[in-house]
Amino acid sequence: MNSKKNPKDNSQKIEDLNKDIEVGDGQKMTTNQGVKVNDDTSSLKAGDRGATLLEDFILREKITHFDHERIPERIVHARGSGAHGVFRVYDDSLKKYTKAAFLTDPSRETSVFTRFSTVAGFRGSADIPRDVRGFAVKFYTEEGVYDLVGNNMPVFFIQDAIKFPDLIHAVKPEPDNEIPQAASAHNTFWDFVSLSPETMHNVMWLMSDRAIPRSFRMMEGFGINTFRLINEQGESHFVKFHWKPLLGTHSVVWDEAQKINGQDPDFHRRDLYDAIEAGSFPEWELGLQIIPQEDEHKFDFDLLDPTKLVPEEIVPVLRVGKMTLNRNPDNFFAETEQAAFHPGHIVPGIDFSNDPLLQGRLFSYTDTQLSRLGGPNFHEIPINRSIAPIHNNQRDGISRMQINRGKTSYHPNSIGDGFPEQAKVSEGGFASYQERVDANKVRARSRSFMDFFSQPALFYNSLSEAEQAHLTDAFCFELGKVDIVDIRQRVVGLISQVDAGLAAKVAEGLGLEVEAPEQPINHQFGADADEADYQPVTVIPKLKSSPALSMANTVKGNIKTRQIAFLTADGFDGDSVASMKTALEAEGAMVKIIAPRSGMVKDSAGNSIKVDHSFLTFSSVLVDAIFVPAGKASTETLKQTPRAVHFIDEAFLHCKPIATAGEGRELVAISYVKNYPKSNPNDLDLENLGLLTGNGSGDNLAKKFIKAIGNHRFFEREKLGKIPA
Ligand code: HDD
Repeated sequence: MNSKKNPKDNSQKIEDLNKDIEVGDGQKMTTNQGVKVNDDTSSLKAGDRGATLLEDFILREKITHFDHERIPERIVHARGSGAHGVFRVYDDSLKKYTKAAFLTDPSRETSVFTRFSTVAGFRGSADIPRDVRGFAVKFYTEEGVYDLVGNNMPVFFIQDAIKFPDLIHAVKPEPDNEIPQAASAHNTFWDFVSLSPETMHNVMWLMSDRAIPRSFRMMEGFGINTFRLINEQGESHFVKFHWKPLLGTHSVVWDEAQKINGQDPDFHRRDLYDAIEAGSFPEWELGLQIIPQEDEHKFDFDLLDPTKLVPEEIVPVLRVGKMTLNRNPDNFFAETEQAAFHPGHIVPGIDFSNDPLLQGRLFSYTDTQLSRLGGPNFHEIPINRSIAPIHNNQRDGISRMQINRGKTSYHPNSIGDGFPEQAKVSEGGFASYQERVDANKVRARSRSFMDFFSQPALFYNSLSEAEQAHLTDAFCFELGKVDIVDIRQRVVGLISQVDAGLAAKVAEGLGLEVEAPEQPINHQFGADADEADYQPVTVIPKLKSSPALSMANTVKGNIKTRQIAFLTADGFDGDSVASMKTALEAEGAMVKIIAPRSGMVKDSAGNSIKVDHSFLTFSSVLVDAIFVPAGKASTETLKQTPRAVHFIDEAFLHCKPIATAGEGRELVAISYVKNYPKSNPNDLDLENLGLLTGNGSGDNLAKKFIKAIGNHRFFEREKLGKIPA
């Protein structure tokens, strides 16, 4: 389906700005000056075997343009994928909090462009390293561009923007040899962590399964920093922004992530693109946690501290509207690469808090575009253009597109009749929230930021047993790649402040003893800092656990766009495949026919169906569940196909649902799964663990399989033991 023709697509205004240059339609090739090109295959030479002539303006223009095709990649979040869409608020109930029309007028549909990204890897790196994901949304509102530039984790590593270059230098490839690519598992990152206890909360999230999402479409988003909502009366409420995916929040497992990075480094990018092309538009609800101004100090953490979250059980998330991504970009470079997001792009009705990380961000994002997008006119690039008209006295600069007419480019003026004139607040003019400030100018961090461990503990306590086990393994893996023992030791010391049991397990995995970190931890403060001032603060949090933080409690049951591999070979049972395929597709799942070779595969009656992938080009890590249909001859062939057997073992190891019909179960019976605790070759029906057998007709196999896929994974398998794969 061509997503450009999607009837739901209302982003006409953006389209108009982008004025497509379509290839096709009989155009003739031209130079950039519009001269028609007669021969694009040979350069101009002094004789057909002679030297190329400098005079060849066609060659020179083409090569010069090519030489400059690349722009600097983003210093962070270099690898990303974007999509267009729309946002609509559900009702006008937010009017008491904000005057931002896109948040209060349900008749408005606001166009958006959303870019998801990894943080550490270069632009050409793979999609599933263990990393934070960026989740940046540009709203093209009628009052100007509003950007919500968030991540898929609700907290950040550092409390003050001045530490950002250090954090990023530490996590990026090491400067002497540029190793490793897109990985935090190396000395410099963990050295920084070990000396910066404030990082522990985000580090816990980074070690959790949140850092290896199943899909961009199955990630939560968080604005992280506290912002303000401002209403017509100029009153302020603090606000935390959330995105809640309607498909639920799901992850892959670490062994799988590492394999996906090799099998399909574009896994997330492809997943987003394919879903939108197929018309399965990803959706998120916008959630707000609204906190009255007078409640600023009522929490056991500081609202301005970006390493803290506001538990949803304390301040509920109001779901106020929905974002639907319904159109893929036409051109990756022009749109996704050139998109310039900025937390400082706000509209009337939204304002900043004094969060010191946010305050520093407000400088950084414009500054970076100056070198990345080549100057101060990046707002004129189509993807960045406001749909609200722009009138001001800013002029000229590299790559200026707008042709300003008239004699005046200053304010006040009389020659231009005083235009453009300032807008009153009643006319939509932006006026900053008038916060009272009475303080000494200091280079310091507030003592209210000094509790580093209670929220990491809250997060850990909120995870399911499987999530905790994965997090423990992640620490062991990452620190196992650190070859400076002192660094490992210091990190284990920090973990011991979060949870003694976790620290003991990680220490065990690394062959270390737990040692409490040296006190006070003041590596991160100024040289003359008074140690007494920087003693960590210990807070006994009001909550022991927050169910909202565990993915085990996410929305389940929806199998829309889930990928299901059917393992086939010549001689499969046609009814078995057809009935399962029909049942799964009716629920919105996507079936992939896998066979020993590409081309066509025949059922037992001699009918052919198209093979989507051969075992050579595909692997179990690229799908959510496996089905082995009935068929005597096909099963015999599959049993002789090592990669088919490996499919079963690997999918079982990764806790994915596996269903077999009729003879198909024999493939499972020769795999390692037969040795799995509590199963035996004659009893492979482990329904509670997502391993289903049936004859495929009249025994509800499809129904049970759909339910199992809706459960996402069966992590209970890991408790009983794992199998090799
Ligand atoms: Fe940032 C890009 C999210 C702190 C400086 N950031 C960037 C992107 C996202 C975030 C999603 C990619 C946008 C896109 O798709 O183009 N950043 C965050 C969040 C933060 C955060 C959620 C903490 C709450 N960032 C942060 C700090 C600084 C920066 C403290 C600097 C002081 N971020 C940048 C940047 C980037 C950027 C260097 C790189 C490319 C760009 O801006 O356009 O300016």
